[in-house]
Amino acid sequence: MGILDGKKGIIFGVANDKSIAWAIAKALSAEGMELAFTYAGEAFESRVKPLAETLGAKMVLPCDVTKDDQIAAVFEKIKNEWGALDGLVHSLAFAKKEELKGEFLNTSRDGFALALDVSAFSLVALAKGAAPLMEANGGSIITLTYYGSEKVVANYNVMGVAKAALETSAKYLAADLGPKNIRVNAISAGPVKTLAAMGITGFKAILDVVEAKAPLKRNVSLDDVAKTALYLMSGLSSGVTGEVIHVDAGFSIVGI
Ligand code: NAD
Ligand code: IMJ
Repeated sequence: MGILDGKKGIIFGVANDKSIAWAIAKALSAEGMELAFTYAGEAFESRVKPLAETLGAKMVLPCDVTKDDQIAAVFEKIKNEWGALDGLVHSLAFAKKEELKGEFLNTSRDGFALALDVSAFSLVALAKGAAPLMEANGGSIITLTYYGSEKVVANYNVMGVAKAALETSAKYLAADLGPKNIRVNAISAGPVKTLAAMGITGFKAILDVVEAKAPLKRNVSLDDVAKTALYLMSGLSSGVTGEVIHVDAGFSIVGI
């Protein structure tokens, strides 16, 4: 018996077995949720399919979130196969590499638009696709954000602006979808070593600062993040929407 028995969910953002989305998928599956997965571009298909199969997933669909036709095809397929949807996990972000170093002042118009499109507008587009399938029974939509939306973090640059837009988008979506009992929440995760954190200048130093300064005196694990996602997906969080929950060992509460 799992707390998500009989529920159906779709996971956006698995790149490999280190992805936050994958940790969340394992936690949801362990509590009985049936899952579908999407991947961004053919390069990831061969990585995501074998992982998805280990959880018994039957649907593994392409979805580059900058493409309206691919988003539409995903929800058409879900509608035909399942008829309804209980959960959606949005765990994706992208900015051009050159935007994630040096000064934010140098952000290009193109780079700004792309980062905001992939990392923030995509939540709006996916919520719009999912909502009609969640209307009958309610649902839970979860996104992943980072502290760089609240405070200046070196090199995070346009991603910080995109995450601020993402968090506020989650709140406006929560207001629109609340009357249908569709909840929308964000998890603000502390730094974890995933593909999206690879090659980030000073990443190790950031992990060390968190360990020294955070109340829990440690960094967070993928499992810490996944357990909060499980709570947000389940009825345990039935009264929670429009919230940004920090899973950061307490780092963000500390001033001096
Ligand atoms: P990851 O690299 O495993 O996941 C990022 C995902 O984004 C990948 O699966 C990638 O395919 C997907 N993606 C990029 N462009 C896309 C597009 N156009 N269409 C569809 N998908 C696209 O890294 P992760 O750390 O698991 O990142 C997941 C989420 O967690 C991101 O939103 C990230 O900002 C957030 N986050 C990460 C950290 C961290 O330290 N790793 C901390 C807080 C929040
Ligand atoms: C990313 C850049 C700069 C500083 C950073 C990060 N810190 C952390 C991250 C301190 C924790 C990871 N993070 C929270 C992200 O949201 C990463 C997003 C990201 C990463 C890349 C790397 C490869 C690439 N584009 C990217 N776009 C978004 O080409």
